[in-house]
Amino acid sequence: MYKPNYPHDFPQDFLWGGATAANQIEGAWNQDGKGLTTAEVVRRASDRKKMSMGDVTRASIEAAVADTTDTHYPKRRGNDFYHRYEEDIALMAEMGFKVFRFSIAWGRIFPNGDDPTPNAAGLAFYDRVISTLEKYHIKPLVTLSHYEMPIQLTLKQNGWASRATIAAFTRFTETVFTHFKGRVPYYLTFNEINTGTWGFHETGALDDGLSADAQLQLRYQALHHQFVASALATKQLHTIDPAAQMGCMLARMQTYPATPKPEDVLAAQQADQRNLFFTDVQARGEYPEYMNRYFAEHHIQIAMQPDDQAVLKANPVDFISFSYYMTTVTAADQGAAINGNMATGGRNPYLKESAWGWQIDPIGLRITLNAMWDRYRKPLFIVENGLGAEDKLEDGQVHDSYRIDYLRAHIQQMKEAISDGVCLLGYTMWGPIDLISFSTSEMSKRYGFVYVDQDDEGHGSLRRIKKDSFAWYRKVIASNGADL
Ligand code: BGP
Repeated sequence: MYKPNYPHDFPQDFLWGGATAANQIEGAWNQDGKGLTTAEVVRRASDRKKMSMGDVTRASIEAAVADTTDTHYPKRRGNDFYHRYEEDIALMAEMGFKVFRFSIAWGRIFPNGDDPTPNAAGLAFYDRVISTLEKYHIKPLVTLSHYEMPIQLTLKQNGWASRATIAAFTRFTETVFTHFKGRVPYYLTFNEINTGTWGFHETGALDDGLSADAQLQLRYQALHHQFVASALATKQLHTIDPAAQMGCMLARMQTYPATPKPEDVLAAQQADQRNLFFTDVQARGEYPEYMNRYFAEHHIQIAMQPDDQAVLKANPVDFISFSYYMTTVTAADQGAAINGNMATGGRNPYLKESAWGWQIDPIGLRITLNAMWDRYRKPLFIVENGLGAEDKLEDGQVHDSYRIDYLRAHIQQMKEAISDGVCLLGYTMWGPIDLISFSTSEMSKRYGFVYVDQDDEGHGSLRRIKKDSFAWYRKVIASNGADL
């Protein structure tokens, strides 16, 4: 007889923690042999409330490379994690973290991307970080590429637009897997791989001055090279360190139809397909049919080598990770404007939004988790979620009840999804210690449980100060999500 049985709680080994990226925390951009990366040549956005990575051209990159200050480039400063990792990891341990997501900057290990030998000082830094995590029994979750390709690969071969970048990347990943063998249980290849449809910051490929169709052609070709590199890295990991698992990483944004009109429902489905395309390739190991029409209509032809499809098919990822900040809305008369990226899109009258217009949708997380689990039947991992806000430090305290409300509502929906039967490995909220924002390159869009005394111009003591949310998250982890 069928006996209904469903879980009510987070699994005992649920991985609670936080997530960061090298270029948003480390600083020390030119120390110990590190080479400049793509993130560190991008200036602050001029309109700070807009999702904008700024214009990047070959001339702007050459000027940035020649500029040896950090004045205009906050991602060269980070929050000084490079020198404060022990204090920061101790704070994470105090909150009870089980896992810490960070990226290993390719440019610290191979300063030019394809140097003959790895930079020993770069490997030594991550040895120190991982040893500190081991001291507190915190598991590392390592992103191999989080918007930080060595900039010399852009200048030399236009980043991922070149097939030669696959070999450079897989030498980097082989070096990392061999060096850290047995110490890193979870890896991710490319952070928010779908944002490659936006261009430079993710693909490291310049395409200014091209027509819209030519840009799409170049970006999807660059992404094809990343898919192949990701599959080859997965194969390497399974050979070099068989106990470790590889995940893909998507900026997941569910698109709702503006009305029940079938045309709107179809438009929403198509927008969603262009978002899920990336995970479809990385988890199922093949290009989905629905993209053929899109490619044809946009005159896109993906150049593949004979083995590429077999390599993708043989090496799918072990688990699926994604960031979740918002959902969006579309209608047929908007076209499929969303184009699978994170543009904040159409407004939903039922949702509140953050000061940056990101529509806050905790129930959407339950919907997303169920849909992803149904589609792939592979374990899921939420590797980013959180509220960017302009916190105020008053009398040495930050009362961030709005952040607690945001996180609580999302964690409640995760619990519901687990009761729905979703297999969820863990949750790493974004930016546990305040860091530089990806889209604004500013310090003042903060996500953390710990306030960092630094302003947008880089002034401040860099002192770490616990916000109200710090004690709250410690309680959540200690009770394994029971006490929210
Ligand atoms: C994701 C990125 C992160 C990050 C986060 C918050 O897109 O993977 O790097 O910063 O979003 O975005 P922002 O910093 O722009 O608020």
